[in-house]
Amino acid sequence: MSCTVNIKYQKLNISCFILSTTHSYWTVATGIHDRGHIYRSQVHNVRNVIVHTGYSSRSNHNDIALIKLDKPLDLTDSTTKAACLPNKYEDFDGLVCTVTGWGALHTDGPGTRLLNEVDVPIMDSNRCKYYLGNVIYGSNICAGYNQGGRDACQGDSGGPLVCKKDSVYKITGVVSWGYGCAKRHAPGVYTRVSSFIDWINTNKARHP
Ligand code: 4AZ
Repeated sequence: MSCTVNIKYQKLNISCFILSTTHSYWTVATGIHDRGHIYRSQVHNVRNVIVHTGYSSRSNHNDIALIKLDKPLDLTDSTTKAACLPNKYEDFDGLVCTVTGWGALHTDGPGTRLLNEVDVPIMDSNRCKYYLGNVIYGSNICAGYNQGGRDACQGDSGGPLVCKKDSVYKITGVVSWGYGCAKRHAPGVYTRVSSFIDWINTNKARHP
């Protein structure tokens, strides 16, 4: 997932966890809507950051990481709920799903204080490759409209694309990249979580 940081007045797009893979650098807050008011949320320390060893900042291949918290989240708290992992290679074709984030509302715009959400349809992989070319891997999933208009944008990366299936929300994608935002013939590109189920389980077991 790319992070936008300002270094010496230059905007730099880098992998979020290249900022630091040191666990003590990070905290995780849940249940937040307004970034200016985090007092209602749960705040957790991070015990481990596991970045996929196959991640490439050039191709955005394997754009996924796991964060191990110091203690389990309190899911009885009304502000904090979990989405389910998909099954291995589970298919989401034909569904309209939801992406959320505090990213920009248009290309090169500022991030937002309040959380936004938008519904986007899963795009057929062949159509996505037709639009975007060979930069799309089997482990990507694309979402958006042919004509554009609704999309994730800069600052949303790392965030969730959830699909409701059989009345449960599944974490279908992780916002990864795109050519601009909401443009025609340029769907948003996500990490396809169902391609990483073995990787997730193996790495969970490695860091109990
Ligand atoms: C980004 O830089 C980013 N239109 C995220 C999603 C998209 C583009 C850029 C998709 O975080």
